[in-house]
Parts: sequence; structure tokens; C-alpha cells
Amino acid sequence: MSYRRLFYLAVGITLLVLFNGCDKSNDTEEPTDNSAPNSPSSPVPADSAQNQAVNTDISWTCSDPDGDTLTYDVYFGTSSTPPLVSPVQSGITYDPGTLANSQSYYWRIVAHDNHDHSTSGPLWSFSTAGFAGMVLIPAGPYSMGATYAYGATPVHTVNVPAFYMDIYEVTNAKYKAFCDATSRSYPWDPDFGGMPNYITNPAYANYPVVNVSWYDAQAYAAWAGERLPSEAEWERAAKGNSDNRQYPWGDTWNDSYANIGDNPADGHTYTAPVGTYLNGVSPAGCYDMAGNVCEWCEDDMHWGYTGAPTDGSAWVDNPRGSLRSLRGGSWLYDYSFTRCAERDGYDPLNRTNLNGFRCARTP
Ligand SMILES: [Ca+2]
Ligand SMILES: [Ca+2]
Repeated sequence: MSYRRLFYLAVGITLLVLFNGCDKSNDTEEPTDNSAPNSPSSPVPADSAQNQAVNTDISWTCSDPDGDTLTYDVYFGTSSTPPLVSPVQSGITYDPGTLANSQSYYWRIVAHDNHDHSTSGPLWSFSTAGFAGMVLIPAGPYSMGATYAYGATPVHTVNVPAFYMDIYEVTNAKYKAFCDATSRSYPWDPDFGGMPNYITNPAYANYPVVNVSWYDAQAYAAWAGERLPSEAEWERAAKGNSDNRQYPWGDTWNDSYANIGDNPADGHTYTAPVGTYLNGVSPAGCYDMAGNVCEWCEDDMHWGYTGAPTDGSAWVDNPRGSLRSLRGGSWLYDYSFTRCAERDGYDPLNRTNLNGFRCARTP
């Protein structure tokens, strides 16, 4: 046997001994020698945090009692049993991409060491912010129309996708900011007695803008990154989707729940500051859906719903019709014209001190 062969034999025997020794120690000592990772902790965003940005990244901290290198499985989603989205990653952050507004997210981290031990952290959650001044109205069907209102039959089921709706009518302050930013003329003063310079006077900043045409409302909405609601969306925001109620608050008129004409109980001869009538709030959380200013919608006016879309979209003719629809009645109207299913139609160029608008937004 050569020295070289002897050498390899010696190395081989040594390795065999060492290997057996290692095996033996693994079999008997690993479970007590090496511990599982500590539980992932210190979530960012903090657990149950609200109003988080839609570009939020998640991160956490984790350690191992033995100082082992750790990897992580990231579970993340809108379900409370979130799916695995990033297996065996080494970093302690995860970028879920652009999130939805007004959405709850759930997440959980499972830490692995390099000894086949793993530890799951708790389920964490956070929610993202919505759009300022808007409420998210969830998708779902409702009964649109009513037999009490002219041009509002047949009553039919529409399935409205989720959408955002302004909580309040667009105010003088908001519309003035749009005019200032775009060098647009202010609306004409409505000559409300005792309310001079209605559009620009800071005293009326929180009152609804008036004397705006449908085109003015369109331009404002585009500037704001929003749009006019469809009639189907407007009515859904006004009455909810459970009972086809006549008024935003229920089926019985109440003099102190809305600003209408010839009604001392509402406290206003002309317009009222938006959101004045807390009891008049709709099931979705929108104010002044009855009265104050009548509100432009996107739709062309059709005096009846035969042939209307049932997917919540605006009913728009090609070419566009001669009238656009308005909803909710105004500060001058009788209460019966402020019911949720009541409709009105004006020339889209028309500017009156009865009409204003609010905006919607697609999530
Ligand atoms: Ca009034
Ligand atoms: Ca209104």
C-alpha cells in the first residue's frame, strides 16, 4: 500500500468516526441544544392601526435564542386567514404593492431557523385610509325607484359596485379653491337675502355651492380626481339597500331633519351649512341627501326606468340628451320632493341657486 493510499484510508476512518460521533450527538442533543425562533414581534404598522397609507410596507422583528439565521414566510391579505404570499424570505420587510383604500388587511409571519424549527407570530391587522370627506359604500343590490315619484318606475333591482360618495355637498370653500387653482370664474352671487358675497365670504365657506351648471360640476369633479355619481349610486347613498325607505332617515317626514322651503323648524331660509342636520344622515353616512341643494348626477334624464342599466352605471345617451338628472330637492322645495327616489331634470347649462352637487369616486 502506498503512502498516498494509507493517507486516504486514515482520512476516511477519521471522517467515519467524526461522522458517527456527529450523528450520535444530533440524535440525542439537538432538541435541547437548539431552540425554535422567538415569536415575530413589533409589527409595523402596529396591530389594529387605522388610516394607513395605500403604499404601506409591513415589517417586523424576530430573533433566535441560538443566534441562528432566520427566514420568514409572509402571509398577507384581506382575509383573516391570509394566504402565503412570500415563502422563505430573508428580509424583515415585505412590500404588498399598492393597497386599496378603506380596506382591512391581515398578516402573519412564520419564522424558520436552519434547524427545522419554526415559530408562528400572531395574526396582525391594519386598515388603510379612505378618501378625505368620502364614505365607501359597499357593493350590493337595492331597489331603485318608487311608485310615489314621477318618472321613477318601474321599481327595479340594481347591483351597484362599491363606490365612494362625498359625505357632504361640495362647499363654497372647495369650489372656490377649484376656481382659484384653474382661473375659473366664481359662480354668480345667488342674492340670498342677508348673505352677501355667498361664494367668497368666509362666513359661508361651509355652505353648499350653488349656481353651478352640470358642466361646472363635471369640471370640478375632474379637477378633484372624482366624478359625478350615477343616479343609481346617488339613490343608494341616500336610502341604503335594505328597506327602500322614502327619506334618508326612514319613512316619516320630520321638519327638523332637512332644509326645505317654508319650514321654520329647519332654521334656514336659504341654504344651510352642509351637515347641519345630524338626524337626517343616510344609512351610508351622507348628509343633506334630502333638501339643502338639489344635486347634479351624471345621467341624462329619462322620465322612467324602462331600459335603464341595472349595474349601477349612469344612463347616458349617445348623443347626450337635452337634460341631466338632479336628486334630493332643494332649500326651496316642498318636503315631498326631497324623497330619495324623487327626480328632476335640468338643462346641463342651467345655473340656479337651487342646484349644487356632490362627487363620487371609483375605488
Ligand atoms: Ca329652510
Ligand atoms: Ca342635497
